[in-house]
Amino acid sequence: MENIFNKIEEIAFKIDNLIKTGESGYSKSSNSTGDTQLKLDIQSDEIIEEIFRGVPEISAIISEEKEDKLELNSSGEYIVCYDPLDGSSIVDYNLSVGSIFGIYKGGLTGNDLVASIYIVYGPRVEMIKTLKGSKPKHYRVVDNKFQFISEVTMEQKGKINAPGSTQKNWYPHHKELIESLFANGYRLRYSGGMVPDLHQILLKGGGLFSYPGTTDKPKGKLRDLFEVIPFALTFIEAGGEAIDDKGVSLLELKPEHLHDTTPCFFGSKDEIEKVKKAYSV
Ligand code: AHM
Ligand code: MG
Repeated sequence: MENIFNKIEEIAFKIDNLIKTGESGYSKSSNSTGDTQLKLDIQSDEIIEEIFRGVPEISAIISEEKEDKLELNSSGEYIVCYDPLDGSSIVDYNLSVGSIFGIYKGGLTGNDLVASIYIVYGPRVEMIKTLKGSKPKHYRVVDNKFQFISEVTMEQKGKINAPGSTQKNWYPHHKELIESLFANGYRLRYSGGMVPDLHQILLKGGGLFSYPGTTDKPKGKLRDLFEVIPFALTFIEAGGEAIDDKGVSLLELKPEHLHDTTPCFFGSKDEIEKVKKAYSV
């Protein structure tokens, strides 16, 4: 997998440069979830495809921006699922965004995920790399190279509440959960980008990020293969938890379709316990 990790670093530098110098605004096309694609979404996807084509270990790629799986190298043993540029609704307003990669072996369920990496493009470029069975590792770009900073461990409890989705469509029990966190001193930290929002919770040691099912979108918005499962591995290996609205670990997900979504909750143990109580699971 080392070769794949090196290529992801190369991709990160290219996408960072693209964000800083590329054209803003929408393209004329939309992806399979129906979102109109930004020019940056499409170009980031092209950068990744081109680089991954040259990696013999990768058998296929599945991108948030492509309808179907793309077969690459028949000798490869890994499938890489990725969201090339997460944060389409905020990148043109100069907020932090990210790229998310899940590396799967032998199948496309949460249990088949062997490693996940995400990159944050913010005031600094940072990376969290998580291999199944070990603590996530935090890197930062210094002198044009990713430099290892530390391993990441979450606390039992945090202070941040990052509640996603449209509030007017929340179910009453979800509304109660979010309000009770605020009533207990939690602070709102929500940028609209899951990468920086989850990154902050992870590095500050705890809190809750939620993207629930709502009356208009009962299965939530965030996608299993590219967003939810990769972040679940990171949070769980850091000592936190990641569950769906039934209380099931997000690493147990078995998506039926490539672009399936699920309600999701990522956090430290105390906050996830509160989610379970609120959802009676
Ligand atoms: P995207 O992949 O089209 O950028 O959508 C995913 C993003 C996440 O980063 C973020 O958590 C969520 O959408 C925000 O959605 P909302 O604006 O509905 O809260
Ligand atoms: Mg996304």
